[in-house]
Amino acid sequence: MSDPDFESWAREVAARMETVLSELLPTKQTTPSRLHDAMRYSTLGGGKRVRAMLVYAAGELADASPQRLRYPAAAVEMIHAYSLIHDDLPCMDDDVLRRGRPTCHVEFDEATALLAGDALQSLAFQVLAEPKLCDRADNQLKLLQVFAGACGSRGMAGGQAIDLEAVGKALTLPELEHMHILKTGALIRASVLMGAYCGREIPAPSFESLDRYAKTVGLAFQVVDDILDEDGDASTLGKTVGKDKAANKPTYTSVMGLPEARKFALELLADAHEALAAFDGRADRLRGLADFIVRRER
Ligand code: GRG
Repeated sequence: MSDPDFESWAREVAARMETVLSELLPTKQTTPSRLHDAMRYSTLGGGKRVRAMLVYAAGELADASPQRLRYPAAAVEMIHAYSLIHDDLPCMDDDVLRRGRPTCHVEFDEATALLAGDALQSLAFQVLAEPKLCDRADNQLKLLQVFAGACGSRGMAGGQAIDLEAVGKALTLPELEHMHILKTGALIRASVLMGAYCGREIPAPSFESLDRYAKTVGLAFQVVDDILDEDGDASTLGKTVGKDKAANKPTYTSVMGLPEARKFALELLADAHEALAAFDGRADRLRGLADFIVRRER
C-alpha cells in the first residue's frame, strides 16, 4: 500500500537533489564540456535517489541539518552514478539502457564514459571535504573512512569483481550474500551511517542498531533488484530486464527461486523494522524507506 506522506517526502528529496547536484556538478559550458556534459547526463534527471533519501532520513534521526546533509547525499548519488556508468560499459555488463535513456557510453563514447565515472568519484570526495560537515572533526574522518571503504575493493568495486567472476558459476547462498553485501549493500550502509555522523552523537548501542538496519536494507535492496530483474517491467524500471539470467549470473531468484526470494525480502524487512524498534518517531523516515526498498516496483 502506498503512503502519500512518504511519497511526497520522496518527491521533495528527489527535487532537492536535482538542485543540489546541478549546483555541485561543473556546468556543461565548463571545459572540457563533453566530459562535464556526460557527468551531468548520468547524474541528473533520473533515479529514485534512495541513497540520498537514506542520508536525509538517518540525518533526521540524529537532528542533522538538511544544509549539511546535502553534501553526503550528493556524494553518494555521484558515486552511485559513477558505478552505473562503469557497470554499463561493454567490458562489464554491456548495457544500452539506463534510467529510460541510452547509457553514458552509448550517448557519448566509451572513453568519455570512463572519464565521467572517474571524475564523479573524485568530485564526491571533494564534496565531503566541506569544512565542518560534522560537529566533530573525528566524525567527519569516520564518515570519509566508511564511504571510501564502501566504494573500494572491500566494498562496491570488490563486489563487482566477484559479480564478474561469478558468471556461469553456481554460488552458494553465503557466497551470493557476500557478493551482494559488497556490491550494493556497502554503499547503502554508508549512506545511513554518513547521515548519522552529520548529527548529534548517537550512543554506541543505538548506533549499532542503526548499523544493523543499514546492513539489512542494503542486502534487501539487492534481493529485490534480483526479483525485479526476473519479474519486473522494463518500461517501469527504465533498464533492460532478464539480463542476469541471460548472462547466466547467480542471483537470489536463481539460487532460491522467486517465491523464496520474495519471502526472504520480507524477512529482511521485518529485521530492518526490528533493528529500529528502540527508536522514536524520528526513525519513521527510515521505517518508510525500508518499506519502500522492499515493496518497490522500480
Ligand atoms: C563505482 C567504486 C565503483 C566501482 C565501480 C561498476 C562497479 C564498480 C560497481 C557496480 C555496482 C553496481 C552497478 C551495483 C548494482 C547496484 C544497483 C542495484 C543499482 C540500481 O540502483 P537503483 O535501483 O538505481 O537505486 P536508480 O537508477 O534508481 O538510481
